Order: sequence, then structure tokens, then C-alpha cells
Amino acid sequence: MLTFHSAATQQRRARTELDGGVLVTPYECPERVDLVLERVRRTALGEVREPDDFGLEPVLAIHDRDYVDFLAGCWDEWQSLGRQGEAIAWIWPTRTMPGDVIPEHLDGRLGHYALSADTSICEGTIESAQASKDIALSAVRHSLTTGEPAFGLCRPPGHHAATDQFGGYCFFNNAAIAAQYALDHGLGRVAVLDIDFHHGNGTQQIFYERDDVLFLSLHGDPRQCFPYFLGHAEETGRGKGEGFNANYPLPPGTDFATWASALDDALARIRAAGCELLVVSLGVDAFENDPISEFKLTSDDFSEVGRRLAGLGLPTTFLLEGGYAVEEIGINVVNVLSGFEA
Ligand code: SP5
Ligand code: ZN
Repeated sequence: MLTFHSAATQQRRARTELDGGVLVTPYECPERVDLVLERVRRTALGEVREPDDFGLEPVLAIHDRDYVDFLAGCWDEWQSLGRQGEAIAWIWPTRTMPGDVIPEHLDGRLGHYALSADTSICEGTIESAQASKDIALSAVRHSLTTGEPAFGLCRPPGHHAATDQFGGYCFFNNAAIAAQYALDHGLGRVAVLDIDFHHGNGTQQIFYERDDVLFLSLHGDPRQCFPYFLGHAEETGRGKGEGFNANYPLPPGTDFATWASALDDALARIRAAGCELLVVSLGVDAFENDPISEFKLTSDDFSEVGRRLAGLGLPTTFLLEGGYAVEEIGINVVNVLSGFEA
């Protein structure tokens, strides 16, 4: 299987993440890319290619112009204010302060465009986000033109990014951008299957009222897990999108047997919906030793995940989402990809 990778994904080297009341070194670190790439090479998964530059048009098919402009300018604006640390949102519109007027001050705009305080904006952020979406687009174009699977070694991840909000370590929604690209190049319906431990709130929000993208997500129950405010089983889509959103919230501690029966249900729905392409939001933070997640999948289980996905027989584009700083991130990602090809 072809892998798309770019060193530009590592330009973002954030120093701060608000976690448990302290600023820690972010879990979503550039070394993740090295670990996955090393495993791709060591297992001889296939050729590793550089992405092409697709420009901003496919980004603007998903994200609002003002949001993209905000991301592009934020770090320079933050520095021109003479700030010491990285840009982290600290005040938001809330139920009692709706925030109908977008503030002018950068602190206010940060709150408008952020959905969580775990994600700073720092030097290199927009450059890495751009490389990440180009990787996703190069991978999906390969799947579309050849029918072959492809792996996009995306960083930063994308599935928490909404039409005009960043957070959960995500800026551009790579999977949504890739799915839209496929639709804009002739496909009628695409499935986005999100197996990251966390609910893909951004992807859900983007496609919630549409029937050309079937979105399915297996994740830690938002009653207990980030992002807390979306991802319940009752969220099934709206308007013509009714029936095209499927959430499988699962309790902390879930093991592979329970997780895999949700997966099989999701796969049956993809089959029934007549999808022509599968985009997999491939987070491997459902792993038993992931430092921020609470499922119990083993490295061997990830191989079985790949085998089951292959059973759909669809052109498939895998895009990296979460999975944190443990040696096994590379093993687990490549186990899915190798299992798919077995
Ligand atoms: C792409 C992705 O997986 N994003 C996840 C973002 C989650 N951010 C909040 C993490 C909270 C971590 N708290 C864990 C404490 C363990 N010491
Ligand atoms: Zn995750």
C-alpha cells in the first residue's frame, strides 16, 4: 500500500497543552510521525511518496473562509501582541453569553474559533495543517484513480475540526476534505468510518445534514470522554441527512469483543448504504496502553480490524488521526494496514 508523508507535518512543535490544570508537553507530538514512518519502512508496506499541493480550494469546500484566515494569521498576531507562550483559548461563548458578535480582539477570536483548550496555536501550525490536508488529498486521489488503498500519514489530525473551529489537536478536517474531494470528482456517496477513540465531532458536524456522506464513529461515550458535548447514539442526522450519521458510544474499559461487534454493525450499514469509497479516520488511541484513552484493544486486534475493513471490498483511504506517544503507535497503525492487505 502506498503511504503519503511529508516532513512539513513536523513543523508544528507545540510546547503546551492544558491537561489536568497544568501545561504539559502535548501528547500530539511530531515524533508520532517518525514512529509510524519507521514502521511503514520496516515492514515494507510499500512506497512512500510526497504529497502534491492542492491549494486552498478543497479546504474552502469544507471550512469557512474567515476560519482559514484566522488560522493562517493567528500566530503572527499573537506574537505582535508580545505574548510569551503559545496561543491558547481561555474564554468562550457559553449558554449564558451566546457571542453573536465575533470579537475583534485576538483573545476573543481565539475563543470563537476554538472548541477546547487542549490545543495551542504556535509556529508551524498552519504549515503542518496544510501539509496534512495535502497528504489526505493525495491519498484519496490515489484511491479514486487506481481503486487501490492508500495511507495518508496526516499530522496534525483532523476529525475534531468543525466548519469553523479547531481543537482536540485538529485544525483542518482531513477526512472531510478528502471525502468532499471524492464527491467533487464524481462519486455519489462516501463513507467516513472513524475508529479513533474520540468521537469525530467535526466530521459529524460538517456532514450532519447531508446524505452523500455516511459518517460512523466508534468512540468513548461522551458522558465520560472528550469531546463530551457530541457523539451520543441519538444523533442520527438531520433533514436529508437523517439516517446518515451513526454513533457507537462505548464505555471506558471496552475490550475488542464489544468494540468489534459495533464495528461489524457499522460495516453492515456501510454496505447497505451503497457507498463507493471508504475513508477511515484511523486513530489508534483505542489501544490498551494509550496514555489518554480508555479502551482495551491490543496490537493484534488492530490487524483484525484491517481484515474486517477489507471485507467491504471498497476503495479505501486511511488517514491518521490520534494515537499517542507510545512505541506501539507505529505497530498498531501498520497492523491495520497490513491486516487490510492480507
Ligand atoms: C485526535 C485526537 O485523538 N484528539 C484527542 C484530543 C483529546 N484532548 C484532551 C485530552 C485529555 C487528556 N487527559 C488525560 C489525562 C491523562 N493523564
Ligand atoms: Zn483520539
